[in-house]
Amino acid sequence: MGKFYDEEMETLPADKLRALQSERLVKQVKRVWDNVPYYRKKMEAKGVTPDDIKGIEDLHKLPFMTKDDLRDAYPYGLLACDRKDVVRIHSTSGTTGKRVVAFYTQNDIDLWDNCCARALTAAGADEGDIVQVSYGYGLFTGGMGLHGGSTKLGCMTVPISSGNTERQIQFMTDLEASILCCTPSYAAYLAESINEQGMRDKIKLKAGIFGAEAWTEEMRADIEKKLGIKAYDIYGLTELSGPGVAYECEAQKGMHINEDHFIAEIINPKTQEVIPDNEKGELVFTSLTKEAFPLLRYRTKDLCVLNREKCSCGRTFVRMHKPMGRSDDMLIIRGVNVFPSQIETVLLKEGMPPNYQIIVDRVNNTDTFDINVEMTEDMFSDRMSKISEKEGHLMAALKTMLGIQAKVHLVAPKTIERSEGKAVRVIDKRKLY
Ligand code: DLL
Repeated sequence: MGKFYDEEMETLPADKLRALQSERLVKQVKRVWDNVPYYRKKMEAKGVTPDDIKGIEDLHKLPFMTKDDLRDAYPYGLLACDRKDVVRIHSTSGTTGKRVVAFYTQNDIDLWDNCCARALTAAGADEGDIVQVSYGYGLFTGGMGLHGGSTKLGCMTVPISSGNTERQIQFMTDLEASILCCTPSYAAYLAESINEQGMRDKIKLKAGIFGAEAWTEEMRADIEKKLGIKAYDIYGLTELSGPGVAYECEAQKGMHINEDHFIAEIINPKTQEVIPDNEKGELVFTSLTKEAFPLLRYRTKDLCVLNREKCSCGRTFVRMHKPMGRSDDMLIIRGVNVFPSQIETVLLKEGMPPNYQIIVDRVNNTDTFDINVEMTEDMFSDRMSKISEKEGHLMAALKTMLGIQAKVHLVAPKTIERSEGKAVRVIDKRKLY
Protein backbone atom coordinates (compact mmCIF):
# COMPACT_ATOMS: atom_id res chain seq x y z
CA MET A 1 0.00 0.00 0.00
CA GLY A 2 1.27 3.41 -0.92
CA LYS A 3 0.77 6.75 0.77
CA PHE A 4 -2.48 8.70 0.78
CA TYR A 5 -3.30 12.36 1.11
CA ASP A 6 -6.89 11.71 2.29
CA GLU A 7 -6.69 8.08 3.33
CA GLU A 8 -10.18 7.78 4.75
CA MET A 9 -11.83 9.25 1.70
CA GLU A 10 -9.62 7.54 -0.87
CA THR A 11 -10.34 4.13 0.64
CA LEU A 12 -14.03 4.63 1.44
CA PRO A 13 -16.05 1.42 0.94
CA ALA A 14 -18.28 1.41 -2.12
CA ASP A 15 -21.59 1.67 -0.25
CA LYS A 16 -20.43 4.65 1.80
CA LEU A 17 -19.06 6.34 -1.28
CA ARG A 18 -22.36 5.89 -3.09
CA ALA A 19 -24.25 7.32 -0.12
CA LEU A 20 -21.93 10.35 -0.06
CA GLN A 21 -22.32 10.88 -3.81
CA SER A 22 -26.10 10.64 -3.50
CA GLU A 23 -26.23 13.19 -0.71
CA ARG A 24 -23.97 15.61 -2.58
CA LEU A 25 -25.85 15.13 -5.83
CA VAL A 26 -29.20 15.99 -4.29
CA LYS A 27 -27.72 19.18 -2.82
CA GLN A 28 -25.96 20.14 -6.03
CA VAL A 29 -29.10 19.70 -8.14
CA LYS A 30 -31.06 21.95 -5.77
CA ARG A 31 -28.29 24.50 -5.88
CA VAL A 32 -28.17 24.80 -9.66
CA TRP A 33 -31.97 24.80 -9.89
CA ASP A 34 -32.12 27.70 -7.43
CA ASN A 35 -29.17 29.69 -8.75
CA VAL A 36 -28.86 29.04 -12.48
CA PRO A 37 -31.87 29.87 -14.69
CA TYR A 38 -30.13 28.17 -17.63
CA TYR A 39 -30.14 24.84 -15.75
CA ARG A 40 -33.66 25.27 -14.52
CA LYS A 41 -34.81 25.74 -18.12
CA LYS A 42 -32.89 22.68 -19.31
CA MET A 43 -34.32 20.56 -16.52
CA GLU A 44 -37.83 21.85 -17.10
CA ALA A 45 -37.52 21.02 -20.79
CA LYS A 46 -36.82 17.41 -19.73
CA GLY A 47 -39.65 17.48 -17.19
CA VAL A 48 -37.31 17.07 -14.20
CA THR A 49 -37.36 18.98 -10.93
CA PRO A 50 -35.04 18.62 -7.92
CA ASP A 51 -37.74 16.50 -6.23
CA ASP A 52 -37.13 13.81 -8.84
CA ILE A 53 -33.48 13.47 -7.85
CA LYS A 54 -33.36 11.47 -4.63
CA GLY A 55 -29.97 9.90 -5.15
CA ILE A 56 -27.41 8.69 -7.64
CA GLU A 57 -29.91 6.18 -9.07
CA ASP A 58 -31.82 9.18 -10.48
CA LEU A 59 -28.80 10.70 -12.20
CA HIS A 60 -29.95 9.40 -15.60
CA LYS A 61 -33.00 11.69 -15.41
CA LEU A 62 -30.85 14.83 -15.70
CA PRO A 63 -30.12 16.41 -19.06
CA PHE A 64 -26.60 16.29 -20.49
CA MET A 65 -24.45 19.38 -20.77
CA THR A 66 -22.04 19.97 -23.65
CA LYS A 67 -19.57 22.57 -24.83
CA ASP A 68 -22.48 24.09 -26.80
CA ASP A 69 -24.23 24.87 -23.52
CA LEU A 70 -21.08 26.57 -22.27
CA ARG A 71 -20.98 28.61 -25.45
CA ASP A 72 -24.66 29.54 -25.24
CA ALA A 73 -24.34 30.60 -21.61
CA TYR A 74 -20.99 32.39 -22.09
CA PRO A 75 -19.66 34.10 -20.06
CA TYR A 76 -21.72 34.20 -16.83
CA GLY A 77 -24.82 32.15 -17.68
CA LEU A 78 -23.77 29.07 -15.71
CA LEU A 79 -22.34 30.85 -12.71
CA ALA A 80 -23.99 29.36 -9.63
CA CYS A 81 -22.74 31.82 -7.02
CA ASP A 82 -22.49 35.53 -6.48
CA ARG A 83 -19.87 37.17 -8.71
CA LYS A 84 -18.22 38.66 -5.67
CA ASP A 85 -17.51 35.15 -4.35
CA VAL A 86 -15.49 34.21 -7.43
CA VAL A 87 -11.75 34.44 -6.78
CA ARG A 88 -10.33 33.10 -10.05
CA ILE A 89 -11.08 31.97 -13.57
CA HIS A 90 -9.34 29.62 -15.99
CA SER A 91 -10.04 29.17 -19.64
CA THR A 92 -9.48 27.16 -22.82
CA SER A 93 -10.52 27.67 -26.38
CA GLY A 94 -14.06 26.72 -27.37
CA THR A 95 -15.42 25.19 -30.54
CA THR A 96 -16.09 28.30 -32.54
CA GLY A 97 -13.68 30.78 -31.11
CA LYS A 98 -15.66 31.52 -27.98
CA ARG A 99 -13.61 30.53 -24.99
CA VAL A 100 -14.66 28.21 -22.18
CA VAL A 101 -14.41 30.18 -18.95
CA ALA A 102 -14.57 28.28 -15.65
CA PHE A 103 -15.07 30.10 -12.35
CA TYR A 104 -13.78 29.21 -8.88
CA THR A 105 -14.70 30.26 -5.37
CA GLN A 106 -12.00 29.97 -2.70
CA ASN A 107 -13.60 26.71 -1.61
CA ASP A 108 -13.42 25.40 -5.19
CA ILE A 109 -9.71 26.21 -5.27
CA ASP A 110 -9.16 24.50 -1.90
CA LEU A 111 -10.88 21.31 -3.07
CA TRP A 112 -9.04 21.37 -6.39
CA ASP A 113 -5.73 21.77 -4.53
CA ASN A 114 -6.71 18.71 -2.47
CA CYS A 115 -7.34 16.69 -5.62
CA CYS A 116 -3.89 17.63 -6.95
CA ALA A 117 -2.29 16.93 -3.56
CA ARG A 118 -3.83 13.43 -3.74
CA ALA A 119 -2.30 12.97 -7.20
CA LEU A 120 1.13 14.10 -6.01
CA THR A 121 0.95 11.83 -2.95
CA ALA A 122 -0.09 8.87 -5.10
CA ALA A 123 3.07 9.54 -7.13
CA GLY A 124 5.14 9.28 -3.95
CA ALA A 125 5.45 12.96 -3.02
CA ASP A 126 5.53 14.33 0.53
CA GLU A 127 6.50 17.61 2.15
CA GLY A 128 10.20 16.90 1.71
CA ASP A 129 9.90 16.96 -2.07
CA ILE A 130 10.91 19.68 -4.49
CA VAL A 131 8.28 19.96 -7.19
CA GLN A 132 9.16 21.61 -10.48
CA VAL A 133 5.90 22.74 -12.08
CA SER A 134 6.66 23.05 -15.78
CA TYR A 135 3.05 23.16 -16.99
CA GLY A 136 2.03 26.55 -18.36
CA TYR A 137 0.77 29.07 -15.79
CA GLY A 138 -2.00 31.53 -16.59
CA LEU A 139 -5.37 30.73 -18.10
CA PHE A 140 -4.37 27.08 -18.62
CA THR A 141 -5.13 25.03 -15.51
CA GLY A 142 -1.99 22.86 -15.52
CA GLY A 143 0.48 25.22 -13.83
CA MET A 144 -1.70 26.66 -11.10
CA GLY A 145 -3.45 23.33 -10.45
CA LEU A 146 -0.32 21.32 -9.69
CA HIS A 147 1.16 24.38 -7.99
CA GLY A 148 -1.80 24.49 -5.60
CA GLY A 149 -1.55 20.77 -4.85
CA SER A 150 2.18 20.92 -4.28
CA THR A 151 1.94 23.92 -1.95
CA LYS A 152 -0.89 22.29 -0.03
CA LEU A 153 1.22 19.20 0.47
CA GLY A 154 3.99 21.39 1.82
CA CYS A 155 6.46 20.67 -0.98
CA MET A 156 9.02 23.24 -2.10
CA THR A 157 7.24 24.40 -5.25
CA VAL A 158 9.16 25.74 -8.24
CA PRO A 159 6.67 27.69 -10.42
CA ILE A 160 8.88 27.71 -13.49
CA SER A 161 6.05 27.27 -16.04
CA SER A 162 6.78 25.80 -19.47
CA GLY A 163 9.53 26.69 -21.93
CA ASN A 164 13.17 27.82 -21.66
CA THR A 165 14.68 24.36 -21.53
CA GLU A 166 18.15 25.55 -20.45
CA ARG A 167 16.68 27.23 -17.39
CA GLN A 168 14.51 24.18 -16.64
CA ILE A 169 17.55 21.93 -16.56
CA GLN A 170 19.56 24.40 -14.51
CA PHE A 171 16.86 24.70 -11.82
CA MET A 172 16.27 20.98 -11.87
CA THR A 173 19.94 20.24 -11.18
CA ASP A 174 20.80 23.19 -8.88
CA LEU A 175 17.70 22.86 -6.68
CA GLU A 176 17.64 19.05 -6.91
CA ALA A 177 14.01 18.87 -7.98
CA SER A 178 12.52 15.47 -7.17
CA ILE A 179 9.15 15.65 -8.96
CA LEU A 180 8.55 17.06 -12.44
CA CYS A 181 5.07 18.13 -13.55
CA CYS A 182 4.54 18.93 -17.25
CA THR A 183 3.00 17.58 -20.43
CA PRO A 184 4.40 14.20 -21.52
CA SER A 185 5.72 15.67 -24.76
CA TYR A 186 7.62 18.33 -22.86
CA ALA A 187 8.92 15.68 -20.44
CA ALA A 188 10.20 13.66 -23.39
CA TYR A 189 11.84 16.74 -24.84
CA LEU A 190 13.46 17.63 -21.53
CA ALA A 191 14.65 14.03 -21.12
CA GLU A 192 16.31 14.15 -24.50
CA SER A 193 17.99 17.48 -23.83
CA ILE A 194 19.24 16.28 -20.42
CA ASN A 195 20.77 13.19 -21.98
CA GLU A 196 22.26 15.13 -24.89
CA GLN A 197 23.92 17.52 -22.48
CA GLY A 198 25.30 14.64 -20.41
CA MET A 199 23.36 15.89 -17.36
CA ARG A 200 21.59 12.62 -16.52
CA ASP A 201 23.84 12.00 -13.47
CA LYS A 202 23.17 15.48 -12.13
CA ILE A 203 19.39 15.25 -11.84
CA LYS A 204 17.65 13.95 -8.72
CA LEU A 205 14.15 13.39 -10.12
CA LYS A 206 12.26 10.37 -8.83
CA ALA A 207 8.82 10.86 -10.39
CA GLY A 208 6.93 12.82 -13.01
CA ILE A 209 3.25 13.72 -13.26
CA PHE A 210 2.36 14.07 -16.89
CA GLY A 211 -1.01 14.77 -18.51
CA ALA A 212 -3.18 17.21 -20.46
CA GLU A 213 -2.66 15.25 -23.68
CA ALA A 214 -2.64 11.67 -24.91
CA TRP A 215 0.54 9.64 -24.51
CA THR A 216 1.31 6.01 -25.08
CA GLU A 217 2.81 3.30 -22.87
CA GLU A 218 5.85 3.34 -25.18
CA MET A 219 6.33 7.01 -24.45
CA ARG A 220 6.04 6.33 -20.73
CA ALA A 221 8.72 3.63 -20.93
CA ASP A 222 10.99 5.97 -22.90
CA ILE A 223 10.65 8.87 -20.43
CA GLU A 224 11.07 6.58 -17.41
CA LYS A 225 14.25 5.11 -18.88
CA LYS A 226 15.78 8.40 -19.98
CA LEU A 227 15.11 10.18 -16.69
CA GLY A 228 15.34 7.22 -14.32
CA ILE A 229 11.92 8.04 -12.83
CA LYS A 230 8.40 6.64 -12.48
CA ALA A 231 6.05 8.51 -14.80
CA TYR A 232 2.44 8.96 -13.66
CA ASP A 233 -0.55 9.97 -15.73
CA ILE A 234 -2.97 12.67 -14.58
CA TYR A 235 -6.28 13.67 -16.16
CA GLY A 236 -8.62 16.59 -15.95
CA LEU A 237 -10.37 19.33 -17.84
CA THR A 238 -10.90 23.01 -17.28
CA GLU A 239 -14.68 22.68 -17.17
CA LEU A 240 -14.43 20.47 -14.07
CA SER A 241 -11.52 22.28 -12.35
CA GLY A 242 -8.37 21.21 -14.19
CA PRO A 243 -5.78 18.49 -13.50
CA GLY A 244 -6.57 16.08 -10.67
CA VAL A 245 -10.01 14.87 -11.72
CA ALA A 246 -8.22 11.52 -11.95
CA TYR A 247 -4.68 10.38 -11.15
CA GLU A 248 -2.50 7.32 -11.28
CA CYS A 249 -1.23 5.42 -8.23
CA GLU A 250 1.85 3.22 -7.95
CA ALA A 251 0.06 0.39 -9.78
CA GLN A 252 0.07 2.59 -12.94
CA LYS A 253 -2.97 0.72 -14.21
CA GLY A 254 -5.50 3.43 -14.89
CA MET A 255 -6.33 6.69 -13.12
CA HIS A 256 -8.43 6.84 -9.94
CA ILE A 257 -11.28 9.31 -10.31
CA ASN A 258 -11.83 11.56 -7.29
CA GLU A 259 -15.31 10.17 -6.82
CA ASP A 260 -16.15 12.22 -3.75
CA HIS A 261 -16.05 15.25 -6.08
CA PHE A 262 -17.07 13.77 -9.44
CA ILE A 263 -19.51 11.09 -10.55
CA ALA A 264 -18.30 9.36 -13.71
CA GLU A 265 -20.54 7.71 -16.28
CA ILE A 266 -19.82 6.19 -19.67
CA ILE A 267 -22.36 6.70 -22.43
CA ASN A 268 -22.76 5.62 -25.99
CA PRO A 269 -22.01 8.92 -27.77
CA LYS A 270 -24.53 8.17 -30.50
CA THR A 271 -27.54 6.98 -28.48
CA GLN A 272 -26.54 8.73 -25.24
CA GLU A 273 -27.43 5.59 -23.30
CA VAL A 274 -25.40 4.77 -20.21
CA ILE A 275 -23.23 1.72 -20.82
CA PRO A 276 -21.73 -0.72 -18.31
CA ASP A 277 -18.25 -0.60 -16.79
CA ASN A 278 -15.49 -2.17 -18.89
CA GLU A 279 -17.12 -1.03 -22.13
CA LYS A 280 -15.76 1.82 -24.20
CA GLY A 281 -17.77 4.98 -24.57
CA GLU A 282 -17.80 8.70 -23.84
CA LEU A 283 -16.87 9.87 -20.37
CA VAL A 284 -19.47 12.04 -18.62
CA PHE A 285 -18.88 13.83 -15.33
CA THR A 286 -21.07 15.43 -12.70
CA SER A 287 -19.29 17.79 -10.34
CA LEU A 288 -20.60 17.28 -6.82
CA THR A 289 -18.77 19.93 -4.85
CA LYS A 290 -18.08 22.82 -7.22
CA GLU A 291 -19.73 26.03 -6.02
CA ALA A 292 -19.06 28.57 -8.76
CA PHE A 293 -19.29 26.44 -11.88
CA PRO A 294 -20.97 23.10 -11.20
CA LEU A 295 -21.60 20.93 -14.23
CA LEU A 296 -24.13 18.12 -14.22
CA ARG A 297 -23.63 15.26 -16.67
CA TYR A 298 -21.01 17.08 -18.70
CA ARG A 299 -20.03 15.25 -21.88
CA THR A 300 -16.24 15.35 -22.09
CA LYS A 301 -16.09 13.79 -25.58
CA ASP A 302 -13.18 11.69 -24.30
CA LEU A 303 -13.59 8.01 -25.15
CA CYS A 304 -12.75 5.82 -22.22
CA VAL A 305 -13.42 2.68 -20.15
CA LEU A 306 -14.14 2.50 -16.40
CA ASN A 307 -12.75 -0.27 -14.23
CA ARG A 308 -14.17 -1.01 -10.76
CA GLU A 309 -11.86 -3.90 -9.93
CA LYS A 310 -10.01 -3.65 -6.64
CA CYS A 311 -6.70 -1.84 -7.02
CA SER A 312 -3.55 -3.08 -5.28
CA CYS A 313 -2.89 0.43 -3.90
CA GLY A 314 -5.95 0.19 -1.63
CA ARG A 315 -7.87 3.07 -3.20
CA THR A 316 -11.52 2.31 -3.78
CA PHE A 317 -12.11 5.08 -6.34
CA VAL A 318 -13.01 3.77 -9.79
CA ARG A 319 -10.23 3.81 -12.36
CA MET A 320 -10.48 5.30 -15.83
CA HIS A 321 -8.36 3.99 -18.67
CA LYS A 322 -6.16 6.50 -20.47
CA PRO A 323 -8.47 8.40 -22.85
CA MET A 324 -8.71 6.29 -26.02
CA GLY A 325 -9.69 8.99 -28.48
CA ARG A 326 -12.37 11.64 -28.86
CA SER A 327 -15.95 11.47 -30.00
CA ASP A 328 -15.54 14.93 -31.54
CA ASP A 329 -12.81 16.32 -33.75
CA MET A 330 -10.77 18.16 -31.11
CA LEU A 331 -7.01 17.79 -31.47
CA ILE A 332 -4.50 18.47 -28.73
CA ILE A 333 -1.39 19.95 -30.32
CA ARG A 334 1.57 20.86 -28.10
CA GLY A 335 -0.85 20.66 -25.19
CA VAL A 336 -3.31 23.14 -26.72
CA ASN A 337 -6.87 22.17 -27.66
CA VAL A 338 -7.56 22.88 -31.32
CA PHE A 339 -10.84 22.45 -33.20
CA PRO A 340 -10.86 22.35 -37.02
CA SER A 341 -13.88 24.68 -36.86
CA GLN A 342 -11.69 27.40 -35.34
CA ILE A 343 -9.37 27.17 -38.33
CA GLU A 344 -12.32 27.33 -40.69
CA THR A 345 -13.62 30.45 -38.93
CA VAL A 346 -10.27 32.21 -39.42
CA LEU A 347 -9.99 31.20 -43.08
CA LEU A 348 -13.47 32.45 -43.89
CA LYS A 349 -12.85 35.71 -42.03
CA GLU A 350 -9.68 36.18 -44.04
CA GLY A 351 -11.55 35.70 -47.32
CA MET A 352 -10.16 32.22 -48.01
CA PRO A 353 -12.20 29.30 -49.27
CA PRO A 354 -12.65 26.73 -46.47
CA ASN A 355 -10.71 24.05 -48.31
CA TYR A 356 -7.94 23.06 -45.98
CA GLN A 357 -6.16 20.12 -44.47
CA ILE A 358 -4.50 19.91 -41.08
CA ILE A 359 -1.43 17.70 -40.82
CA VAL A 360 -0.14 16.89 -37.35
CA ASP A 361 2.95 14.81 -36.68
CA ARG A 362 5.46 14.32 -33.90
CA VAL A 363 9.13 14.84 -34.70
CA ASN A 364 11.74 14.63 -31.93
CA ASN A 365 8.91 14.58 -29.39
CA THR A 366 7.53 17.89 -30.58
CA ASP A 367 4.24 18.19 -32.41
CA THR A 368 4.42 19.67 -35.89
CA PHE A 369 1.33 21.50 -37.08
CA ASP A 370 0.87 22.31 -40.77
CA ILE A 371 -2.20 23.58 -42.56
CA ASN A 372 -2.53 23.35 -46.31
CA VAL A 373 -5.06 25.84 -47.64
CA GLU A 374 -6.29 25.90 -51.21
CA MET A 375 -6.06 29.24 -52.96
CA THR A 376 -8.79 30.64 -55.16
CA GLU A 377 -8.07 30.66 -58.92
CA ASP A 378 -7.52 34.43 -58.65
CA MET A 379 -4.92 34.15 -55.94
CA PHE A 380 -3.17 31.34 -57.73
CA SER A 381 -2.13 33.73 -60.48
CA ASP A 382 -0.71 36.23 -57.95
CA ARG A 383 3.00 36.89 -57.53
CA MET A 384 4.89 34.54 -55.16
CA SER A 385 5.66 37.42 -52.82
CA LYS A 386 1.97 38.22 -52.47
CA ILE A 387 1.19 34.59 -51.71
CA SER A 388 3.91 34.44 -49.02
CA GLU A 389 2.56 37.64 -47.53
CA LYS A 390 -0.90 36.08 -47.33
CA GLU A 391 0.55 32.96 -45.68
CA GLY A 392 2.21 35.14 -43.06
CA HIS A 393 -1.01 37.00 -42.48
CA LEU A 394 -3.00 33.77 -42.04
CA MET A 395 -0.40 32.38 -39.63
CA ALA A 396 -0.70 35.48 -37.47
CA ALA A 397 -4.52 35.33 -37.48
CA LEU A 398 -4.45 31.62 -36.59
CA LYS A 399 -1.94 32.24 -33.79
CA THR A 400 -4.34 34.80 -32.32
CA MET A 401 -7.27 32.39 -32.52
CA LEU A 402 -5.53 29.19 -31.40
CA GLY A 403 -2.72 30.40 -29.18
CA ILE A 404 -0.16 28.24 -30.98
CA GLN A 405 1.80 28.59 -34.18
CA ALA A 406 0.80 26.62 -37.27
CA LYS A 407 2.69 26.59 -40.57
CA VAL A 408 0.34 27.63 -43.35
CA HIS A 409 1.01 26.52 -46.91
CA LEU A 410 -1.14 27.98 -49.67
CA VAL A 411 -1.58 25.28 -52.29
CA ALA A 412 -3.03 25.24 -55.81
CA PRO A 413 -6.83 25.03 -56.16
CA LYS A 414 -8.30 21.52 -56.04
CA THR A 415 -5.09 19.86 -54.87
CA ILE A 416 -6.35 18.70 -51.49
CA GLU A 417 -7.45 15.13 -51.85
CA ARG A 418 -11.17 14.53 -51.49
CA SER A 419 -12.86 11.27 -50.70
CA GLU A 420 -16.47 11.02 -51.83
CA GLY A 421 -16.30 14.73 -52.53
CA LYS A 422 -15.42 15.54 -48.92
CA ALA A 423 -12.02 16.85 -48.00
CA VAL A 424 -10.24 14.88 -45.30
CA ARG A 425 -9.78 17.63 -42.76
CA VAL A 426 -7.26 16.11 -40.40
CA ILE A 427 -4.31 13.82 -40.93
CA ASP A 428 -2.91 12.94 -37.51
CA LYS A 429 0.24 10.89 -37.95
CA ARG A 430 1.11 10.75 -34.24
CA LYS A 431 -0.79 7.48 -33.52
CA LEU A 432 -1.46 8.43 -29.90
CA TYR A 433 -4.36 6.12 -29.18
O1 DLL B 1 -5.63 19.63 -19.97
C1 DLL B 1 -6.15 19.89 -17.64
C2 DLL B 1 -4.88 19.18 -17.28
C3 DLL B 1 -3.74 19.92 -17.04
C4 DLL B 1 -4.86 17.80 -17.15
C5 DLL B 1 -2.58 19.29 -16.67
C6 DLL B 1 -3.71 17.15 -16.77
C7 DLL B 1 -2.57 17.90 -16.53
P1 DLL B 1 -8.03 21.23 -20.81
O2 DLL B 1 -7.01 22.11 -21.41
O3 DLL B 1 -9.39 21.76 -20.58
O4 DLL B 1 -7.55 20.72 -19.41
O5 DLL B 1 -8.11 19.93 -21.72
C8 DLL B 1 -8.93 18.85 -21.36
O6 DLL B 1 -7.37 17.31 -22.40
O7 DLL B 1 -10.84 16.50 -22.25
C9 DLL B 1 -8.69 15.38 -22.66
O8 DLL B 1 -9.11 15.31 -24.01
C10 DLL B 1 -7.27 15.91 -22.61
N1 DLL B 1 -6.52 15.32 -21.51
C11 DLL B 1 -6.34 15.81 -20.27
N2 DLL B 1 -5.56 14.97 -19.54
C12 DLL B 1 -5.28 13.90 -20.35
C13 DLL B 1 -4.53 12.70 -20.19
C14 DLL B 1 -6.37 20.05 -19.12
N3 DLL B 1 -3.89 12.39 -19.08
C15 DLL B 1 -8.76 17.71 -22.34
N4 DLL B 1 -4.47 11.86 -21.25
C16 DLL B 1 -9.47 16.44 -21.91
C17 DLL B 1 -5.09 12.13 -22.42
C18 DLL B 1 -5.88 14.13 -21.61
N5 DLL B 1 -5.80 13.26 -22.62
